[in-house]
Amino acid sequence: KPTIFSGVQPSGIPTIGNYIGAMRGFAQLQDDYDATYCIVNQHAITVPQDPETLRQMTRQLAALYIALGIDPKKSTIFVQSDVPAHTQAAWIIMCNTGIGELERMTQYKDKSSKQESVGAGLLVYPPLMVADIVLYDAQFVPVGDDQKQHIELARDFVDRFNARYGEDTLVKPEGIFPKAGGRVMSLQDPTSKMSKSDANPKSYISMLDDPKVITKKIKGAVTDSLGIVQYDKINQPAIANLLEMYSVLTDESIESIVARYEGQGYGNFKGDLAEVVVSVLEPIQKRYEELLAGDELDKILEEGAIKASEVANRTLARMEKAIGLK
Ligand code: AQP
Repeated sequence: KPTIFSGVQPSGIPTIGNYIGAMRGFAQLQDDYDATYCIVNQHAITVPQDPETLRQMTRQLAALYIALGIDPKKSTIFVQSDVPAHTQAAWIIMCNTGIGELERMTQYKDKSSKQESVGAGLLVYPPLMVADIVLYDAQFVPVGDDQKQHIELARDFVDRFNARYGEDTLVKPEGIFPKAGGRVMSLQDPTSKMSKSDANPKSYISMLDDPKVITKKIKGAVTDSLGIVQYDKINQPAIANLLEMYSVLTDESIESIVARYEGQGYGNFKGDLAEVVVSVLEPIQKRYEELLAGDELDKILEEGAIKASEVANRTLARMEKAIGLK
């Protein structure tokens, strides 16, 4: 089976954007791929985190992975900091990556502009992500559109590293991007990406929001003064964003949705979209609650870390040997 790797940061509860852009595919992919899914808590600390909250969100994200349908018998699920090979490999990768290349990353520019003081970890986030991917010989990486630049960096890195240290040292990964919904926008500002760490909770739908909150947030989403449900990304970006969300979650074409709301304002459309989102999230939330209350989660993560370490340590040894550390 081909190999895939993906991860999500426990930097907040995942949003409907994380779900549509990446996590929704995790469970579907595990039948056809040898899948490794990570809770990337070391990525999360590239910006300040409260220790107790980080610990809680790490566990919550693991529960959400399983609630989404990732089956620990089929896929490896683990927490990044439980497998030290990630930071060990990241060091080697950093030493073979130019600062200029990292400073060009848009995520670095975006996130550093929002921080009062910028930690070095934010700049070297991509080398750690390269480590995550290459350690599992991942051929494919299912991620949202915002990660395209980081995947390109990973591909360039592998070419450079292999050319220098031996063609068969690392596997070159390829991104798998969703056909639609690769970039869900904020409900309060359709020009910026929906983000789980946004300071304004009205800007996102969290996967754990209760149905009433979901409805309130969607009804309160900014729109425009045209009052016509139609797909026009330039002039009506907010409605276009809601239409895309509706379409990917129901598999109904945008044209057919637009046709149904012809001659109506935004109220009915928003109300129905809220119902769609609730119907997708409610079953996941139910399973999530059960998992969080039980103790199977800790066992799954323990076993996942052992399984992941075996693979990661093998690749790390190969890298160390190639560059002369071993
Ligand atoms: N708005 C989005 N639309 C579609 N996909 C998205 N992803 C993130 N935001 C959207 C995808 O979700 C996966 C997990 O993301 P991440 O945790 O690695 O970090 P991120 O990309 O930085 O996501 P956030 O929500 O914006 O987190 P914070 O606020 O902590 O920075 C990735 O595959 C990503 O592409």
